[in-house]
Amino acid sequence: MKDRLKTAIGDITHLPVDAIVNAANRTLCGGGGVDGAIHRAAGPELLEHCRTLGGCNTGDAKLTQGYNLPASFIIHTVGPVWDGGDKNEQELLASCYQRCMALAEENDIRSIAFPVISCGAYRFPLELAVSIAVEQVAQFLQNSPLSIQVTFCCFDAKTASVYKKEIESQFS
Ligand code: AR6
Repeated sequence: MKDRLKTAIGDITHLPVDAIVNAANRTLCGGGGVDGAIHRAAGPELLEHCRTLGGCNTGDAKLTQGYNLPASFIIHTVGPVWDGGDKNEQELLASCYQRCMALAEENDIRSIAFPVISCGAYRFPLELAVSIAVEQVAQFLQNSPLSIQVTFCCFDAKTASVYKKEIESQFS
């Protein structure tokens, strides 16, 4: 399992993978953080297409083309806003990872990169989010007939070390 889970440090829009995941909001019409970076890098056709999708519920995901990105596809998911921890936040975040992986499988995507969904503007506690991310993705991979390579893309080395520690502790 460990060889199918990687970490990367840097801008997710530069990664040459089949699909990158966007930490979007329910409008799917762009925003700040990684969402803003993805819309800027993909170009205006992405927003044009996103406007036709009717938004996305928290915990769900929708697929688009990657337009000007090196990635062929973008999977837009909407993480929960952290609000104390008793508003179903953990289940909703787990659902984001499940839905993204299911869309990847349905579309024959062999490599996918995730940002740290909900851990910026949406204030989800990092270590808890990372443990949910690793657990959900690994569970999916164990039950999938496809061999999908997953990259957890972090903006900084400190966040990447949290993923590395979590992967070690779940799979050593
Ligand atoms: N590449 C990789 N990671 C990035 C990049 C990048 N280019 N830019 C930011 N990050 P956030 P959220 C990291 O706030 O918490 C938007 O306005 C960042 O350091 O982007 O799910 C949407 O429209 C952090 O670790 O997403 C929503 O309204 C992580 O990405 C809202 O923010 C996620 O931070 C979603 O908030």
